Amino acid sequence: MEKIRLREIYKTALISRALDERIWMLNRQGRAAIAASGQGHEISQLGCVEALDSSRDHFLIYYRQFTLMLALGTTPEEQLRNFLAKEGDIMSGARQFPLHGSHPRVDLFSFSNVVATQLPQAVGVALADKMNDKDSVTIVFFGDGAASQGDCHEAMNFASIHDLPVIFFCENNGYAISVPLEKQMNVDNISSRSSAYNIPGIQVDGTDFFSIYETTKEAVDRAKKGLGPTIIESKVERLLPHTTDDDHTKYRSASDIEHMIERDPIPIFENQLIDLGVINKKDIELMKKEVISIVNISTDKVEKEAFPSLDNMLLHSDLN
Ligand SMILES: Cc1ncc(C[n+]2csc(CCOP(=O)(O)OP(=O)(O)O)c2C)c(N)n1
Ligand SMILES: [Mg+2]
Repeated sequence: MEKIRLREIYKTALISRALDERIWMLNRQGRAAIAASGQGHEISQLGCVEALDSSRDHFLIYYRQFTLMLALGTTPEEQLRNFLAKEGDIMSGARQFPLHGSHPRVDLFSFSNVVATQLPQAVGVALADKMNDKDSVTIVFFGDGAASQGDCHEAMNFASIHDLPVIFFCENNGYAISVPLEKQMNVDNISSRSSAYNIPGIQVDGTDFFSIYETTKEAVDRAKKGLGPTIIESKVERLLPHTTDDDHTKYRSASDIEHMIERDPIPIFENQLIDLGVINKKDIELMKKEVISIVNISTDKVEKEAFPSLDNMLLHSDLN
């Protein structure tokens, strides 16, 4: 991969982290109602999206995919407008929870926190493409908790039977809110479920950009050759509580919380890029400054914007 491209990807990771931290802070100041942080999932999402073609492929996402949304072309301003429920929010017109709605410009299907619903929907999209002889691949993202829902089994089973061009990408952070993996399932990993569907299931370290990229690329090639679906399980760390309404110190041990920082994927990626001669300490310092300025300017702009008018409350509603 070209050095210039790797620098762009690193910058997206930095923007995502700085914006995510800012939104968490805005919540603590009473200015953003609720937030689900993507901290810890950034590099997994960036490695994966790099192996796809956003002008050709379809993305069915869930609420913890802040970085992926930025990588696909949503802007920091759009993200802030969504979290602060300001007039002109492109995702739901400021009518829904943050990280809900759809994004017409970057062609994101309607996403929500209704766990696992996106899985059968993605299979339907892939089936439509296959029936229409389209060359697209559909990728659907979900958490470990979603893997325990019936929708997940139905989607994987159907996709396998019909050799559909779909990738099931699980971001396994080991928790469904407060419920640890061992209380969600009696197997050690989600990828091993692939044997029940007779499809490949691959586990990958979600902090290693290059492994995620290669693994996703292989799954894309398989789908494009008509060989059917793949399950990818990316092991990541959820660095913050489930949402701003949660307190993970109530259910994670102090040593678990202390050690998870070692799996923060951004410093890991940073060190890989230094070793490859893509960036140096000076570049990192300058890029971090630039990113903070982008986040500050976007926050100031969006904070000054108006909330939707009460007169429009029932716009697009059946009650209107
Ligand atoms: C159908 C449904 N059941 C339960 C919930 C409540 N809920 C919201 S997020 C969540 C945990 C999902 O965990 P996981 O799939 O591992 O994703 P993560 O948040 O860890 O990224 C639950 C149970 C919901 N929103 N929808
Ligand atoms: Mg989880």
